Amino acid sequence: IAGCGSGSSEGAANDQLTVGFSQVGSESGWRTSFTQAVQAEARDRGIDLKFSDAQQKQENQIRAVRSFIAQGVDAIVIAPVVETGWKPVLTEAKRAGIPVVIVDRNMALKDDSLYLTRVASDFVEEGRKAGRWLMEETGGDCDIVELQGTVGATAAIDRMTGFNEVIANYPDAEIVMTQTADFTRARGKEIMETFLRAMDPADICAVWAHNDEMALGAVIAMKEAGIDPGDDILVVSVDAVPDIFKAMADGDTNATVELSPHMGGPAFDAIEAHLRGESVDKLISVNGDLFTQETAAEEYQKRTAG
Ligand code: GZL
Repeated sequence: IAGCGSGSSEGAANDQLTVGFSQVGSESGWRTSFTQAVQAEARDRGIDLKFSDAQQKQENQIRAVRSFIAQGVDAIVIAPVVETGWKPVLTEAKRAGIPVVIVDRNMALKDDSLYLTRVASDFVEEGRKAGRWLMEETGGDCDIVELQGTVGATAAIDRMTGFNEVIANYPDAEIVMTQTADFTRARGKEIMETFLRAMDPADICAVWAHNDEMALGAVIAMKEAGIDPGDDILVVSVDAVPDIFKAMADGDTNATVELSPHMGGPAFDAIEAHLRGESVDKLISVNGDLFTQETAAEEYQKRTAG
């Protein structure tokens, strides 16, 4: 029953929770895994989840949040496509007494009363992990081309920050070309093709891609150019989607940093605690490890077994 946020524990426990989930889109394998994990978690908990896919457009997310408010949902979960432009609609949710949980990317908000909590990975640390692996692998002597994620997205901003922080300690490591490929495989291929036309491929030591999709696109471009990806040019990325484990097992990429898709559980826990009148931390962190070719085949089996 919508609007059952009466704050009393038996109220929250007995009535079904209705939660609106505004998702960025389905631009990557990781994003669809994330959506499926949240939907499965809601099903397991008997939560009525209203789902909206914004096709990576902020105006669609804002429209979805307004619709959830009009429906009188008990809580809203939002994975913001970019960091800015959220204050008005979050203010409307606050006035309606509907708690908002931010998941994954962040919002640039001065007033943290506009959201209940954020559940997310530490993207800066993800960038550091990728940078550290590449510096160890190359002894710190590496000219790198970078495929950036969506401009203005926390994942892109922070992964870049973490990676650059690490390579700054290595005078012979440098990002020689960088451009956004919007977290998609198709754009990753296109931008890598421009990199390969702009400079001698023999001068490129590694591709650093802010997500696996763009890395997999770059692999296609390298193969079409007669380059052996993972050998002639190293490839490191983030997300740890099943396809990247297949690519590593085939020797086409070298390392990925896992981004957990399991953020629905912590988000729903925070909502239920809040509706019981309990206080909730402003940040709930989920983090992942770096995986390499050594364990890729078994990880691929584990992640694709039925
Ligand atoms: C990061 C997330 C990114 C993924 C990409 O948490 O926002 O968005 O790394 C996805 O695959 O497009």
